[in-house]
Amino acid sequence: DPYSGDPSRHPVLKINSQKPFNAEPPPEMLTENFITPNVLFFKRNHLPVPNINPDKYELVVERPPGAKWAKPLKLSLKDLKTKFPRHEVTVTLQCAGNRRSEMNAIKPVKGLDWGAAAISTAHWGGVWLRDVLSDAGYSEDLPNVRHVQFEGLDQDITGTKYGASISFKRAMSKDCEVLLAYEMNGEELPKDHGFPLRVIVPGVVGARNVKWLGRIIVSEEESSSHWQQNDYKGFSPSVDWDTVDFSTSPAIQDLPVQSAITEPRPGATITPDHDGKVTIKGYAWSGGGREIVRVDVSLDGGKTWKVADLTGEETKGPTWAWKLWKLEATIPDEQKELTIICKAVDSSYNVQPDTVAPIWNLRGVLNNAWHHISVTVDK
Ligand code: MTE
Ligand code: MO
Repeated sequence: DPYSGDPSRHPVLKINSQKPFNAEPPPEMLTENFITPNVLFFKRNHLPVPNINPDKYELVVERPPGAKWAKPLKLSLKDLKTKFPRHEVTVTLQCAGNRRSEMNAIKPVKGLDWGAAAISTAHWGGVWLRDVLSDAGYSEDLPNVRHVQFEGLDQDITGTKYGASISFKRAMSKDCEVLLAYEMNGEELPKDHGFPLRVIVPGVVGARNVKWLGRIIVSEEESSSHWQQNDYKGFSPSVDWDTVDFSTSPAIQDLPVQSAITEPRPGATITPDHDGKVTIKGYAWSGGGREIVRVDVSLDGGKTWKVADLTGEETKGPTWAWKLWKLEATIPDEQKELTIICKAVDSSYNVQPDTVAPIWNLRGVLNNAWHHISVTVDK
């Protein structure tokens, strides 16, 4: 069993697939803390977790095309920790398939049936990718290089490894803060999250945040991996599996504005307190460093709206982490059934689409429609 070396996991996680392991935390636990505890952080593996001896581990960085150095740069974990300054960045990771189950409910899609908790936030510690690339001889103005490919050490039975790429410009940009992380929330990176080293690409879809990083290649072309070329792309609702041509859509990088209700749960019975109030909670996040500036919540299916309270971290530059939001709402007397909706606005004034159907796509990615839940009020 190639999965026999997989680590043990917290029993509270909702498992969407055991082998490979894919699981999300209960939504209400997700918004108990701004930082998601490592054991609760959603886990998305395409392959068995590789067993890596940290003492023998080496990151391989291929040299610039035509460089005078013949051999690739090889860095041990100790080299990474001692030769480069350590940096920390707070980043929310979201899988492109987050909230796929709502898309699946409209018309079946191919993919794991994620609820609204394939998203989590951590403090990541490590070294800037740009520092490592500079050490390998790269500079921002190098011609003919456009992409940085990351190869994981996880592989299938044929030896095919997980891989993805981002633009060279993003990789070298000070503002983009792309990190090679060896720490997650002050602990060494857990096995499920890429031990001993992973890429953290702030503001970018989970799939490019390659875990168990083995090799970095700078190139003219994007990664040739299945996950860069033939997956993690968006399409029109009219495209089906007979007509889809993956070469016609760009690989997802920055993600769109997103929000969801985490408490109460859909279908729950809620009891207002003695003032007739209930607490509604959720998260909101946007890709590309855009900050969440507002979350609107409706208790009447979208007829009227209230502005939720936001909590988050102050940042000077771009914002890579989510905001948690909360609303103490008075339930009108007589009201027995409630439809609660949330929608967020980011710093570019991007808003979420109101329904799922117009953004439905065959792979069930990029669902960022208004999040609706229905609950019963017990008075
Ligand atoms: N990296 C490797 N090597 N193998 C993988 O299967 N999954 C990707 C990405 N990096 C993956 C990977 C996907 S699709 C997501 S959403 C994130 O890792 C999930 O990161 P997490 O498990 O730390 O939450
Ligand atoms: Mo993902």
